[in-house]
Order: sequence, then structure tokens, then C-alpha cells
Amino acid sequence: MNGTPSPEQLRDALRLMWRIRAMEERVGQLKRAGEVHGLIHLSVGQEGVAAAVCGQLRDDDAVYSGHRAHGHALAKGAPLPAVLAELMGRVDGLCKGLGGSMHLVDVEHGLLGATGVVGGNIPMALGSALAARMRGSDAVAVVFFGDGAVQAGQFNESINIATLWKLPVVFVCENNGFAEFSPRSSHTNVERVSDVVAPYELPRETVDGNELASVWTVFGRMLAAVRAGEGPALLECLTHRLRGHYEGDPDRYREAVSKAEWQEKDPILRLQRQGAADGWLAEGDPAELEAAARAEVDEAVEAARRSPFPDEALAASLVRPGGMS
Ligand SMILES: Cc1ncc(C[n+]2csc(CCOP(=O)(O)OP(=O)(O)O)c2C)c(N)n1
Ligand SMILES: [Mg+2]
Repeated sequence: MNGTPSPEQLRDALRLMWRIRAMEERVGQLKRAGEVHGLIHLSVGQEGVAAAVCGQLRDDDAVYSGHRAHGHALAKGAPLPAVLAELMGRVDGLCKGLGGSMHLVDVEHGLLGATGVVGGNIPMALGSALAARMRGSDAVAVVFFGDGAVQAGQFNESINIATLWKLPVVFVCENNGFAEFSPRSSHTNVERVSDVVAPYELPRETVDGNELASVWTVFGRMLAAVRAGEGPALLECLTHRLRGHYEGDPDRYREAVSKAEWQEKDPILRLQRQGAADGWLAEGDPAELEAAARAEVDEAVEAARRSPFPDEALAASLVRPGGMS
């Protein structure tokens, strides 16, 4: 698990990235058609981080995510039909259709929660890490957050306590250079998130988040040390979202960033180029993986359409003792 990823692991990661991409592109369409509800943040272009990190975790490792959570949920093992049904507000969804995009939870697979509160997930990961230690388990907690969350006070508080108590937590920052519509340079002088935590002397690294193998290798090394009880680590993944901040964002603030350049760095296309060059991917494989992912998504959309919306009784049952199981 520690070294560079094997061809099988790379292939599995590519399959997963296609499933995330296909589902999110469809979610964008469903949002425009009024079939997906609430504010929707897609991670198109950032799938490499979710795949490389979650591809190395166990079900009993806890994952926390934020408002851009769909990819993390799929990567951690949440069933695609249940994620899609949740986004469509149906009872077959992960949270019976009552949570939606920013509240995805799948306890069975260790997805302990997405949240719309930027930075609010970071201290929660410390709780899971502390619980694992108290149980005598070597499970770890991983928290995904953006570069914007680093300016929230809880980030500093959490790094402080996690390092002081040597908690088994990996902080994974997806630094896409923007917090909503503000470039990083407009809200901090510290360019690298890995530099923000320097005084705490925890293992910290910045990697190209669009190169799956780099994220995999560095995260794998950190994970092994964190699991072995050596205390927390921080991984900063430089990446880029290829869509607006939210679906419907007019996207008029990215003049400084060349979209074409980032399109070239698309993590899926890069991994496919690498697979072809290294010989673990045959010529027809990318099209096959993409088609399989899109077919899985089509089927999940049809299943979700057949699933009812939650009724009032279900919502009411949540506020009574002995409510939703
Ligand atoms: C506590 C809090 N403050 C502000 C917001 C509004 N908000 C939603 S997303 C976002 C930007 C987050 O940027 P980043 O953490 O870099 O994540 P990204 O959207 O780039 O993935 C903000 C400020 C919020 N949801 N919660
Ligand atoms: Mg950001």
C-alpha cells in the first residue's frame, strides 16, 4: 500500500474517476432540469484527489467532507444509486432524501459527513480520530477541505490540538485557488497551505493534485505513518475545478486562469495518457470505462425517478424519540 500505485490500483482509480465525472456531469444536467434540488457544487476536474486518497482507506476509517462532496462520497464507497437518489431528494437516498448534496452521510462506509459549513468538518475529524484511539483501533480520520477553509479559525485550532495530542488524522486540502469567487491572493499572503502549518512541525507536503500517482504515493506514505501512531499529517493538493463554484455560477472571475491549460491537466486525461504510455491501458479501454460509468449513472437516474419523495411522517419521525433508524 505504501509505494507507488500498481497498474490494478491505477485502473481502479481511473474507473472511479469516470464514475464520479459521469455522475457529476449528469447532476449538472438534472439541476438545470429541476430534478436535483438545492445548491450544487461539482468537483469536475478535482476527482484525482478523492480517488487517490479514498482508494487507500478502509471502511472503518472516517472521512469528512464539505460542500463539494459527491466525489468523496463515491470514492469512500457510498453506492452511486443512493448518492444520486439523495441529490434528487428521494427516499432511496443515502439520508432518505432529507439531506441533499451538502449533507451526505454513509456510516457503513465511513463517510461520516459532508457539511455546508466551511471549515466545520475539520474539528469533527479530530473527534473520530480520538474515538478510534480510545477504542484501541488503528483506524484514522481523513478530512477534505478547500483552501478557503484554511482561513476559518477552526482550522488552526484543529491543527493545534491534533499535533499536541498526536491524533491519527490526515488533513487533505484541495487547493483549487479560489474560495467562491475570490482568488487565494485576495484573502491571504500565504500562498501554500502547507506553509500555514509549518510551526506545528507535522509532516506536510504540497503535491500536484491532478496527477493521481503523486497524490497516491505521498498520501499512502502519510497514511502509513498516521496509522502507526506517529501523529497527524497535512497533504495539500493543487488542483482546479473545471466548472463554476456552484451550478449556475456565471463564472466571470477567472480571467487570470487559463481554462484551456487546466483542461490539459484534467486528471482523467492525464492518467489515461500515463496508462497508455506505461502499457496498462489498451486503446479502447478509456471509451469502455467512460461508457460503463455513463450507463451506471443512467440506470441510477431511472431508479431514483421511481423512488418516492419522503413524506411528512418521515421528517416528523426524526424529531421524536426512537426516530429514524
Ligand atoms: C462558515 C461559512 N462561511 C462562509 C460560507 C460560504 N461559502 C460557501 S463555499 C465557500 C468557499 C469555500 O472555498 P474553499 O474552502 O476553497 O472550497 P472550494 O469551494 O474551492 O472547493 C464559502 C465562503 C459557508 N458555507 N460557511
Ligand atoms: Mg477553493
